[in-house]
Amino acid sequence: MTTRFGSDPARLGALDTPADSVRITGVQAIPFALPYHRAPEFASGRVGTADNVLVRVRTDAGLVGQAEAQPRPYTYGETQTSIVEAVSGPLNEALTGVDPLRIELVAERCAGVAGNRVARGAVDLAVWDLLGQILECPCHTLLGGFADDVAAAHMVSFAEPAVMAEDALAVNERLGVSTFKVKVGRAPGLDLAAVRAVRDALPDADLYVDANRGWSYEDAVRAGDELAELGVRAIEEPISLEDRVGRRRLAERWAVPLVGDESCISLAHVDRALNEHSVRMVSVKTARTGFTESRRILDLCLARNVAVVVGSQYEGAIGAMATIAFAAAFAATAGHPAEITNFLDLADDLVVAAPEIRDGRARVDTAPGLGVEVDEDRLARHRLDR
Ligand code: MUC
Ligand code: MG
Repeated sequence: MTTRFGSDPARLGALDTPADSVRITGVQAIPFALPYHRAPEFASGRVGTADNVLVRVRTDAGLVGQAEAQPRPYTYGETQTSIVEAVSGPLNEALTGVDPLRIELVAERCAGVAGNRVARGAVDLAVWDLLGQILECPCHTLLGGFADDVAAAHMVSFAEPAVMAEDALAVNERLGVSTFKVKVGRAPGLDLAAVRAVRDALPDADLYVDANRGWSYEDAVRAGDELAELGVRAIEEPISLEDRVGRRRLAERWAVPLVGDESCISLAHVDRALNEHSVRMVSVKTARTGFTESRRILDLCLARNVAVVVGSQYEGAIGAMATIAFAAAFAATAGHPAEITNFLDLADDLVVAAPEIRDGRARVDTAPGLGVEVDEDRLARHRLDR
């Protein structure tokens, strides 16, 4: 007599015959809105409310994989509505009937839906959550399980310089975080004042900056040169992606690496950015490339000896759990602070238990899959489709 996965531990690892494998019965997209107490603001946009999407991959075994998508129209062109439509439409059709263990088949089916980066990233993460549940193994372990924890970096969103310094100091005092990505990309004088204020508040902190393409080339030269002098470790996306000559000149000008983020939204984009010599460090974000394509990007960067930072899309707790699992899973990422704390900018969240940041670090979740447990009452309160 054969049993479904997950009901008989003795069967762990003994894959049932295909006829008995789990099948995806549908992919659901639930739009929800969460309030912020510290709204993310940066040169390319402002997130007043977290208008995100909960993705649920359902199966005939009763198991459900979950992940979170965060629309960023100014980065990927997706909106909450387009993510709901892509997930519940073409991506749902692409995956219905598929065995979630066949992760490469899942990836190829989803790749058949062009664009829709964040929708596809969330579906990939939700399928991996399912994979871990079926195999009764944490995603972190399935990915490689290199380390049990990872250091945290916190993104300091736009405000007056003094307020940004207070924000960083509070996160340092409360969570022990000592690495900060300071948002810049405004007038160079204001950017320099903000970084100086954070530096004065936390003389021993590691700082890097992210201009979200907000500077002109001239501003980037002026601000970037002074910021590098201030000891900033890296400068992310200084100017327009279209200014390929300018980006290359800046990457060659600065002793600190120019980090690719918006220019590195897929494996092919990373390859192009590296071939243009316009980035010398790559931000990998599970929110857009899931686990499957994120580890391909990681392998490409390893092959080319390019450093990686595991970045953030200002995810909520669900997204942070995926980021922590990925960052701790590989030797190439576990030793570098990952951007995992900004879910704390939210005034509420969907999960029963959010990741804990202590002494500046986050431990991986040891539950099968991603370890996501959604509080259904909170979901009912924040979902927008009912
Ligand atoms: C970043 O690194 O750019 C900006 C928009 C978003 O979704 O993430 C932020 C952080
Ligand atoms: Mg960035």
